[in-house]
Amino acid sequence: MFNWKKKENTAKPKEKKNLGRKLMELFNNHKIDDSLFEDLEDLLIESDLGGTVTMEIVDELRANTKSKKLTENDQLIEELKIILAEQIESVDLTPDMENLNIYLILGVNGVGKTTSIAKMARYYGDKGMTDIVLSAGDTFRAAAIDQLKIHGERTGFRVVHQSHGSDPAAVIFDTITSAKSKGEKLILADTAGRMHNRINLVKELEKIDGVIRKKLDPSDVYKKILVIDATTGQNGLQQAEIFNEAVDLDAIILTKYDSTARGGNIISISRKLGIPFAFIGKGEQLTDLEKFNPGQYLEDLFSN
Ligand SMILES: Nc1nc2c(ncn2[C@@H]2O[C@H](COP(=O)(O)OP(=O)(O)OP(=O)(O)O)[C@@H](O)[C@H]2O)c(=O)[nH]1
Ligand SMILES: [Mg+2]
Repeated sequence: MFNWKKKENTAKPKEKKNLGRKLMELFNNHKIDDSLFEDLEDLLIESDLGGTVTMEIVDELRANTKSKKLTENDQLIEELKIILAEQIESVDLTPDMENLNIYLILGVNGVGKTTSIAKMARYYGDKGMTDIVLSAGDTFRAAAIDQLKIHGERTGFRVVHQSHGSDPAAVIFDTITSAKSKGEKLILADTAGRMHNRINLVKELEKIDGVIRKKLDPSDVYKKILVIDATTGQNGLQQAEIFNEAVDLDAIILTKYDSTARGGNIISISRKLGIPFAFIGKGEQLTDLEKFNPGQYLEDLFSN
């Protein structure tokens, strides 16, 4: 049988020291002076917040330290948490069970799209939703259809597919048609993460998006959801920019968060693009998906 687990996984064992511990070390070894803020900038950039966003955050912390007359390191850490919390956007992706919901799952190859579809099917299934259908829109990679079929068997949901190399927009079109006739309520549509080149990928997605839009009834709920691998750092921000330009994203799923102590790119993506985070993937099992919770995320980021 096709073994989808054999697929290469970019996720590596988690680094030991996370941002929280490094911050404690930094703040404990410094007086509150210019060099503290400079070292803080380096630390945030290392944690994938990106240069511009880091500068803005540190400038805000510097200004607040002055205006609020903060004199203790602990106060600065708390102030930093408050500033970071303001940057992070989240969204609740609960399907509207009165209508048809189409969730188009996008992302470059290997980020965890197909696995996230299976996890979402399981997540919604566990909440009692039964009318879910998976759509095998990745017709580019030979094994992709089998991978989704296995997930269909595991989660107990129907999979709509055609053959390898067929038109992905046609597969998704068929899925919508059959879901409407069967009264199914949620379509989780897979897409290819690799094409001959990136321009082809974007064109393909624009075509799929166009076909879905034409097929939508006014009551249908259509969401375009990008999957980003937390271990890819600032690259994730660039991916979000490209996909957002092509199809106007509604939400992001961050995967492989179990494999990195950084994941600060959530902050730069939220701040720069304003796209909210819906879920966070924390492992390879179907149950390793959690609703994104900004407070919890910050606690994780700052925990030792
Ligand atoms: N540790 C960890 N591994 C994950 C997570 N999500 C996905 N993976 C692994 O990442 C690898 C790629 O996952 P896929 O779901 O096949 O990725 P994809 O985006 O569909 O890849 P393509 O179809 O090639 O574009 C697999 O080995 C998954 O088990 C996660 O949250 N944590
Ligand atoms: Mg896939």
